[in-house]
Formats: sequence, C-alpha cells, structure tokens
Amino acid sequence: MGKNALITGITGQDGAYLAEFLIKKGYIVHGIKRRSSLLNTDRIDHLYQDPHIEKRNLILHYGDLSDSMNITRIIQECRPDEIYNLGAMSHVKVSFDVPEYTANTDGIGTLRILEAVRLLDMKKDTRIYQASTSELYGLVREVPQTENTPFYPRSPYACAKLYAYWITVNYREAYGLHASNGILFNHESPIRGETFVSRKITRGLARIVLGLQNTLFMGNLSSKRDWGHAKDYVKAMYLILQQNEPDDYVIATGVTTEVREFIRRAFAFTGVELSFNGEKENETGKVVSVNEETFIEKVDKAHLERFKSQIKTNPYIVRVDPGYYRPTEVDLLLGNPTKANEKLGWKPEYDLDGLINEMVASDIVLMKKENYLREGGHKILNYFE
Ligand code: NDP
Ligand code: GDR
Repeated sequence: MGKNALITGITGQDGAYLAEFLIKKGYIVHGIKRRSSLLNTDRIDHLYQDPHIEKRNLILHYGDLSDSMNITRIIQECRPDEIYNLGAMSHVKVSFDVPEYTANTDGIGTLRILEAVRLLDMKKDTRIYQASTSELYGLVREVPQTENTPFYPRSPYACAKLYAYWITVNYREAYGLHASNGILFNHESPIRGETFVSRKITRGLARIVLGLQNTLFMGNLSSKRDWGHAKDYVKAMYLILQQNEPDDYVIATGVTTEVREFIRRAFAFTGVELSFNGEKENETGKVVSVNEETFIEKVDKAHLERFKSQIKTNPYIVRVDPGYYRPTEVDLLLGNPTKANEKLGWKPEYDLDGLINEMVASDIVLMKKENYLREGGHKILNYFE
C-alpha cells in the first residue's frame, strides 16, 4: 500500500511540484484547495483525475487554513502518513496590506494542523512538514545563515512564520509530534507566482522582446537572494519527513545574487546586454548591445528588427518605481545548507543560470501565445504588480 500525503497549498508553486513528485513515488495525495470564484487549479490540472474514478492518486478537498473544524475534519478523513503544510499568504509585500489575515493563515493555520493531529491522537502515525522560510532571518545576524542563526523578522509575513516555526518546535518537544521545519530560501520555477521578483523579470523580459511591453518597472534592485529551483526544494521537503527523528533544516544553494544581476543574466540569455547606471529610484537598465544570433535562437528572427527599432527609441527598458519598495526590506539572504547536505544527502541539481534559462525560455513560449492573440485582434493587458 502506498502512503497517504496531505498537502495544504497544493494549488501553489511548491504544492504542484510536490504533488507530482509524491504521486510518482506511489503516494495517494490529498490536497486542500480554496473555494474561488474562478477555477484555481491550473498548476495541477495535468494531475487532475475525474472524481468518479474509484482509485485515484490525487484527491482534492475544499478547505481553508483559517477554518479549524474544516482542517480537523479533512485530516480525520484522509488520515495522512505525512502532512506538508505549504498553504500560506506567501507574498512578503502584500503581507503589509493584509497583516491580520497573514497571521491567521500563516501563523495560526499551522497551529490548527498540529492541534488536529494531537486531538485526533494521530501523532504516532502522522509526520508534519512546516514550510518555514529564510525570511525569518530578516535583518540578518550572521552571514551565511544556518539553523543556529537567530531570527529577526522584517514583515508581517515573517512574524507569522516565526510563530509557525516555534509552535512546530513546541509541539515536537511538548507532545512528541514528528514535526519538522524546512527553512527554505527563495525557490523559483516557470510556475512561480507572477508577482514574485524572478517571474516578474522573466515575464517582463519575454513581453519586452516580443513587443508586448516597453519597460520593466522594479523595486529594490540591490537586495540579494539565495535562489534555487522549486523542483530541487520539494525533494528536500520529502527527505525531511523520511528521517527517523524530526528536526529543522536550512535548504539553500549557498550562492547569493543581486536582483539587478538576475535581470542582467536573464536578458543576456536572449542576447540582450544591459548596463545599469544611476542611483536608487533614478537607476536604469539600458540596452547596450544585442547579439543577433542569440536573439534569433532564443526568441526568433521575426521580432529582431522590431526590437532593434524599439530600443533605438527607448533603450532604457528597466526602471525603478519606489512603489515596489517595502516598508522594511530584507537586504541579504545567503543560506548554508551543510546540515541538509550531510544528514539528508540533499544537493540541488539546478544552478542559477539553469533556473533563469528555464524560466526565460518558458515565458517566451507563454508570451508568444499572447502575441498570437494580439495579432488575432484580441486585447492584451499589461499587469504591473
Ligand atoms: P504560493 O503562493 O505559490 O502558494 C501558496 C498556496 O497556499 C496556494 O495554494 C494558496 O491557494 C494557498 N493558500 C493561501 N491562503 C490559504 C488559506 N487561507 N488556506 C488554505 N490555503 C491557502 O507559495 P509557494 O508554493 O511558493 O510556497 C509554499 C509555501 O512555502 C508557503 O507557505 C510559503 O510561505 C513557503 N515558502 C516559500 C518559499 C519560496 O521561495 N517559494 C521559500 C520559503 C518558504 P490559492 O492558489 O488558492 O491562492
Ligand atoms: P521574497 O520574494 O520577498 O524574498 O519572498 P520576492 O521575489 O517577492 O522579492 C525578492 C526581493 O526582490 C526585491 N524586488 C522585488 N520584489 C517583487 N516582488 N517585485 C519587484 O518589483 C521587486 N523589485 C525588487 C524585493 O524587495 C525582495 O528584496 C519570497 C516568498 O516566496 C516568500 O513566501 C518566501 O518565504 C521567501 O521568498 C523566502
């Protein structure tokens, strides 16, 4: 008999990759999806199965982390061997707009899961993974950050996740639950939410080279992140729950890169060289050259002449809009994954260039579809989130 897993946040980036990974391992995966006025299962539609089929390996339940009875009932019904608590209001900037909701979902939501497992007397049968985050380090106390680095959260999101981290540790120590924290540094992919910086860059780039958009407006270009690929990071979540003893692990690549450099490398993938000049909100990214062979290979020939004439009129394709700044910023994150390397045998397969290239290539394909729509006379919208 395969194992049963329950994933909260299954419709998100990590939930989708994890569900696919576990199904391949023979798990029956239960997922909690929120009721929404539109279908919101795009990322797992390729795994979806007709509910009338008797033996399914993906079963979705309506639910919400803010509803303890709902969470308790779902856990009681599926009796999972493993729970992956990935559900969260996960956008740091947005958490300043919805701080109470963020605390409820990201903080108390975790308590609801732990308490359900305790009340249902399932602590011997069920292991729990909590999606903790490098945002806990915030105003960093040391570089690089390890499992022993003190926390200093800098947003309502990070404060909520701080509670979730410690309540997970507390339930482990107080009641003997097999509950672990993965302190994951930023991880991205072609299915990353469109308003996180990596995806905003690769989507914006694709739109610019295809003539759908003129300018990429960014926030703080100087912040540094330790970026990995979500596919590698969901493997670490799985490995954490396969350990005999629950514990907390940093999952990171050990390399940190500025937002500005991410942008430069992404454009370079399509043959577009950028140079950044100016200070703070007056900084711009200007096209200094185009490698035509690379552009034709990665984008296409049809758009080359149009792009060249576009940049003749306006070569400043990256600009800063202070509206994207955060009230308190996390300037530098760099993780030390030695414990995960040694204890879990975990090592990422992707490096940053591999990640960026995959994301750019994917968004060019996606934006070409928008371009066909535009050429067919349909209205195309620009989103500046
Ligand atoms: P996403 O934002 O892509 O996905 C979040 C998921 O949580 C979505 O399925 C969302 O549903 C769901 N969700 C939101 N609110 C609720 C709620 N009230 N009840 C139930 N479900 C809810 O995040 P990621 O996949 O990137 O991240 C997964 C987890 O890992 C999150 O907890 C995040 O905070 C954490 N994390 C992420 C990192 C990263 O770099 N990606 C790094 C470290 C931690 P819907 O689709 O309906 O919006
Ligand atoms: P982060 O990710 O806040 O680290 O949280 P995000 O990609 O949003 O920001 C990374 C850095 O880029 C800077 N930045 C911008 N960010 C966005 N979103 N939009 C912009 O235009 C922009 N310009 C510059 C930000 O200021 C920041 O410094 C992510 C989420 O997935 C969390 O859920 C997770 O816990 C952490 O990663 C680890």
